[in-house]
Amino acid sequence: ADNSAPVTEPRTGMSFPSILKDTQRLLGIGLRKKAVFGLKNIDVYAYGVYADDADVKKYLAEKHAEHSVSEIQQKEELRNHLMENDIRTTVRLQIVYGRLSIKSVRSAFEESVGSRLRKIGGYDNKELLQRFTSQFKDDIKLPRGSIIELSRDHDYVLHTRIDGKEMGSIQSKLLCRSILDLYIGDESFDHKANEDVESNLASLLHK
Ligand code: DAO
Ligand code: DAO
Ligand code: DAO
Repeated sequence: ADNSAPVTEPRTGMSFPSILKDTQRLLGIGLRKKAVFGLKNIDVYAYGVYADDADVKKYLAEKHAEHSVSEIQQKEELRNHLMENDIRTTVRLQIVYGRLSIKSVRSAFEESVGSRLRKIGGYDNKELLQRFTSQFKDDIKLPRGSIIELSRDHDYVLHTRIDGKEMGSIQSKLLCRSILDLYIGDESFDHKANEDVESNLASLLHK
């Protein structure tokens, strides 16, 4: 197969470039759903997880050298290792549900990111989160097809871009780790993304 061709998320038809920022390779694709009023699930956005090729090889090569663990354990460890280390990583969200209000983005954000900050950081960041989400101005529009990129750069700086426009950046290892946990952690939005990332990391290392 042509590994530079875009990849389509089959449930939504959203198409993801296979390479981002010249050096980041697509490792997995998932779908973020949300139950509304407990009645039905809406597809909110599709997401692609990318990581820098050279960083992956540098940080994960030592893992590959360990032959003591089973292949399955090794795959899970690779995913955790990607989350924990200073590897340039991007999660690209492509909006499917065209009627998102900023109010619902704020509250979903406080709920999902907040639960990870508590789980990983061990303390309640409610005030900090609210201070952050209050900056999501009511006039931001996220129609179907909008693209949000959450990029972890070196030294754990998280950059947020909407349709290519930089919204801001914040340096926090905990925040970066929490964001990645939503997408490729053990309780991520879509386990298919976890599996994709595990097998793509494994095959990158075995090349
Ligand atoms: O607006 O009535 C509604 C329900 C939509 C809820 C969707 C919330 C999920 C938001 C997360 C989006 C982050 C870009
Ligand atoms: O799906 O619950 C979730 C997590 C969403 C994280 C998305 C971050 C979006 C930040 C920019 C929003 C600007 C209105
Ligand atoms: O590092 O001590 C810490 C906690 C930082 C939490 C910051 C929360 C702000 C959320 C920013 C989201 C950007 C997508």
